[in-house]
Amino acid sequence: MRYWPDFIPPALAAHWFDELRDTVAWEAQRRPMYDRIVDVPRLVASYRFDDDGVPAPLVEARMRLREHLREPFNAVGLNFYRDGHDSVAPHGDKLHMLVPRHPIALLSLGAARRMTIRAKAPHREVVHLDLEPGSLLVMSHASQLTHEHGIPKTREPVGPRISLAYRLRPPKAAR
Ligand SMILES: O=C(O)CCC(=O)C(=O)O
Repeated sequence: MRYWPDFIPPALAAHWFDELRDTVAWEAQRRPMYDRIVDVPRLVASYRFDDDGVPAPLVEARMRLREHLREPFNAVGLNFYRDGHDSVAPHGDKLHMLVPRHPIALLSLGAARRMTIRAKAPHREVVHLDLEPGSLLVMSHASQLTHEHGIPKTREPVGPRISLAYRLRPPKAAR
């Protein structure tokens, strides 16, 4: 995994945050967990770049990522953490939904949130990383097998955050 704290200049990151917050059709999802249906604790959205109507900030961010990483990302998943109650549980991305050997690029906008990255190997070493607005975290495909990542809830007062997760999906995979 590699981290660039100021990949997007602050004013542009703030502008993208406002535009995406106000224009994306955010979805509140529910999903089965054991014997219950629970709310997904954040809002989500997703786009394939062969769809029409992809918001301009997502297209521009993809151009910058392509220049920087030389990766042909074709999909982006968005997460909107409204406050410290919103979170994503520790997980690795589902490998059958990714083209092998291509990384995942996470761009952060809005308030900084802390990511926990934990090795799956026996000592389960942990790294905590504050994902600053405008930052880029690139996770290799292989790291999805060896590590889990998540954004825990926090009692600290935190503002809203949007993350953009760029991926190369196989042609028939969902977003
Ligand atoms: O919000 C983040 O930075 C993490 C998002 C994430 O783990 C995911 O979309 O799978």
